[in-house]
Amino acid sequence: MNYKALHSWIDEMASLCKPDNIYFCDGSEAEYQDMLKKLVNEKKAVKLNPEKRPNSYAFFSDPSDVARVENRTFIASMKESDAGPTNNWIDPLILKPKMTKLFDGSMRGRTMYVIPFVMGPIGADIAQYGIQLTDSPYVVCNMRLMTRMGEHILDIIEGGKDFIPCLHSVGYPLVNRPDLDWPSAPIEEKYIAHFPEERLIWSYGSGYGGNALLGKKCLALRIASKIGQEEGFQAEHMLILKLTNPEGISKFILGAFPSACGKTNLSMLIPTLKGWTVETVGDDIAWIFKKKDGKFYAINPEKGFFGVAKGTSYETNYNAMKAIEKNTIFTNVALTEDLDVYWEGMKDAPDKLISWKKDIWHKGDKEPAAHPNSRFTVPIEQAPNLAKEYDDKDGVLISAILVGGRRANTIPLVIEAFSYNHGIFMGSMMGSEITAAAISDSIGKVRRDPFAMLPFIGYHIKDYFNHWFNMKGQTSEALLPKIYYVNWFRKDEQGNFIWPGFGENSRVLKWIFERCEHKAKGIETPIGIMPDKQDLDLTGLNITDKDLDTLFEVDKKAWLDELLDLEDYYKSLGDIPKALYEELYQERERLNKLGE
Ligand code: OXD
Ligand code: MN
Repeated sequence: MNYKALHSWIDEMASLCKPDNIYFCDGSEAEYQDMLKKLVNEKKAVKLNPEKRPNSYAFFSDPSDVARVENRTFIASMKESDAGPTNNWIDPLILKPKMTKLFDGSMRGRTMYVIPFVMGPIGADIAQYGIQLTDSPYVVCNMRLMTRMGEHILDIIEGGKDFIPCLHSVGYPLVNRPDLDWPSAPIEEKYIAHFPEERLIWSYGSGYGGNALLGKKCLALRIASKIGQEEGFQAEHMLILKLTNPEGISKFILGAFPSACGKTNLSMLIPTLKGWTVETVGDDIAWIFKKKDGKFYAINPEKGFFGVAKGTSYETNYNAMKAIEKNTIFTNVALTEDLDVYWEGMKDAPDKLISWKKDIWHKGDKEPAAHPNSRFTVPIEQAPNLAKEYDDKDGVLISAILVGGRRANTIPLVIEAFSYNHGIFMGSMMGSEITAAAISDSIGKVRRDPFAMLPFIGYHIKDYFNHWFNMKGQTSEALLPKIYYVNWFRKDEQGNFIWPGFGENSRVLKWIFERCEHKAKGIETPIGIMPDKQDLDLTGLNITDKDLDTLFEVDKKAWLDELLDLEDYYKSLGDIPKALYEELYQERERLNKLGE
């Protein structure tokens, strides 16, 4: 939206939603503290024990509002064919009036907060400015931790920057009824709507995470992916890490992994290999762009972590645990009797807790004390391993891109793509096995999630694939990042993970780093280039030869089946780029020759 329309848009939305007050957020610490104090007084938040967790708060959502709601997330492009087969499409001419009715009076009895924010470092060419209107003070506090927000951003917009309008209401007007601790609307009234032609976001009925913090998935992925397609950058669901070798040389590596596959852990990893370090630039989203030198660079549009708490411990992610020792908002975790936080996987459970449902919980109870999607929100500056480049408007040069999902079989520990096109093919085939499904016969089947972007591509998936090839253009391979398919989740016949993961993943990162420097050897297989056993630094690691063989096995039959399944998937997507079929056919041909 043109910056000149800013105030008339705010007025128009206010006359639709009818809040009691309008409040322009300045983004200050004092404002943040006031809002949290008020939320505690209203019993909507719990202030944690300042001796254990200074300046930190816990929120508990309604049990019906605990996650992103993909089936209530819509791409309302003018034409259905522009949303493609992987999105929920609704005609905007139907959705707009429907949602207008819902928004009408939806903020009665509440304050409408105006949040000016920017995704990306200020001054970055591709930074995207936004204004979120919301009736949720919880959202304001989280947006302050997750984005660059406040009156300095309003000044920039008013000074002539176009912005993306984002309207959000929890959908619980206070008309002749008291407020709830976590107001929200019933599932059938929830709409997380994107209007790509207008670059507009409307979200109604949920106060949780990606449904409500509109800078994150809605703007920085769905709308930005469409803007990027039009304007020549890529918005991707990727972490960004800085890897430094013992000689002090650094490289930046991106990683696309689906939600809950360890992006935050990888971006904060502490290498077990001596002399190596990993620093974090981002844990969830990367915007990729090309500079005049023909190389690809990335920025992290966010400025905080909205990480999954469950499973996070000083053993699995020391840096995250350090980051959340203070100044953190927790959502749907359990509380200890002395008002600290607890979740499954953090440490041994105490005998008694207050569960995320605010019930008394006893050790041994069947239900988990914290919700599996419990979260922490924390400013990125609190990561002890923060890379100094995190706020660099010029971005970081990308040396390698990792792609991967959770696969118990078939996919080796690491495979290097033969070429960038082959790497795009690897990204297109990403997926994870379905582990719990309503339809039991789909358990074990692979749910494809190309580049971990399935829920986040704001347009037709075929055009998304085309965009990968278009961005590459005529660039020579030497300038392009190398692409790697990694799989930390391979299991043995007994169902145990073979690879220890976490800090030990640095062994794989080292090989990748040294491949980028043309130093490490690799062996060609039909599916890509893999380290020979002696090429991977395994010093001090206790792993049997048999397990190593499994980690690097190329099972011809399993791969041919994989490609058959992938071909079916491609066909279900419509007219995807021919280059992807070419890669698939070439891979099949190479496999067919194996063992001949
Ligand atoms: C996700 C997230 O769901 O990052 O992917 O929260
Ligand atoms: Mn994510």
